[in-house]
Amino acid sequence: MGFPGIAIRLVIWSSLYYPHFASNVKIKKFTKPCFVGDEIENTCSDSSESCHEKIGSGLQLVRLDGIKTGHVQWLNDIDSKSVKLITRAMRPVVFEIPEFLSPEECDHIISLAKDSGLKTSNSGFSTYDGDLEEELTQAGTLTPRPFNELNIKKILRYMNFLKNKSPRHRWRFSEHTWLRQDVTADPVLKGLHERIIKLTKLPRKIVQGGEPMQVVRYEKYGHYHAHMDSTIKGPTVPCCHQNYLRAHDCKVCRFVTILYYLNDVEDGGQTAFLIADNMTTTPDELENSKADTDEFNLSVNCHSANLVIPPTRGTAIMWYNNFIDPDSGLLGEVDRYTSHGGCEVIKGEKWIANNWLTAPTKYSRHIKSIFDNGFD
Ligand SMILES: O=C(O)CCC(=O)C(=O)O
Repeated sequence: MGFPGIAIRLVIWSSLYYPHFASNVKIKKFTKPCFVGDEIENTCSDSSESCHEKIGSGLQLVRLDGIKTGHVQWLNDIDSKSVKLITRAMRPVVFEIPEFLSPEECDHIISLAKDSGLKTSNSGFSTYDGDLEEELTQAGTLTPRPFNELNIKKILRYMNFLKNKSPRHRWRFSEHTWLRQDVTADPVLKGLHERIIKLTKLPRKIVQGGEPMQVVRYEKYGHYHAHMDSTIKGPTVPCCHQNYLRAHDCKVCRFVTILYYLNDVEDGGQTAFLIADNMTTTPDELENSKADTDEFNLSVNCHSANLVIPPTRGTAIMWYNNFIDPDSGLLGEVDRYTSHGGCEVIKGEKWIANNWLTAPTKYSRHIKSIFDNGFD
């Protein structure tokens, strides 16, 4: 058996944070941050600079009440029409909103994404930075000698890397791109922002500071194994969307996810919430089952999830990844029942878009989102 003798250096985790144009944000000079009470103060050298603002005192998050699973409510005057919200789960609160986007809007977003160019979504697949192929082969032939000399851990790491290269074994198998929704954006996308303000009843500042829209294409075998959209980390770890200081460690603070299905999928491609409304399995039990039953693998275990939503063009699903902190009204703890992902596409292709509405914690209420360029 011959291996091509190449050294493989793979960089991971590039796609989750952040959209490439975020790096165009003008870097400002900073003083060392200091804490006043429990808030980070003085993140800019000059407090009049725009990364630091007095938004905290008035800013309050709000969550729509799902009432109970199966409940249907109508919201009036969302872009001069009424929209239907069906509560699909209460823990986490998940709403299904049929016909939130028109077929024309779906096609338009797909075409903007194609024009912008999609790139492979790399998030979460494992690394291998060695040159084992080279070590194992001499003149193109695999010989037993290097095996005897090699560290078993190194071989296992390499095997894992090979496994993760194959589409069905990757954590995420898709392509994606990012579309701006701020002042310079396409009118359809800008208009969608206005609708989101009315839908979520969140302050304009929150919607304005949300991430750009991520558009994703999955082809056959495409999937995204189960994960949470917000990360669980210490309370004072900075949110990545406010990370002007470019701290090495930051956490994803996505208060709300709004996911839009942009096409009908021939077979597969559902969105699965592993333990939504599950009164018998706790998030800890789910974590502990990882090694045995691999519930997180949505290429094979889609149907054992508690809530499975089929993709329908124009439908949006919306859920809350975090609770509201009762003291400050800002971002609270992550709801660990939000473990979800995209099931394997069996036939056809699947297009979705994500709007992530990020929010500050009480420790970072004065720090503006790096995405807040205004859109009024
Ligand atoms: O494709 C789906 O249905 C889920 C996508 C998802 O979980 C994500 O993009 O974070």
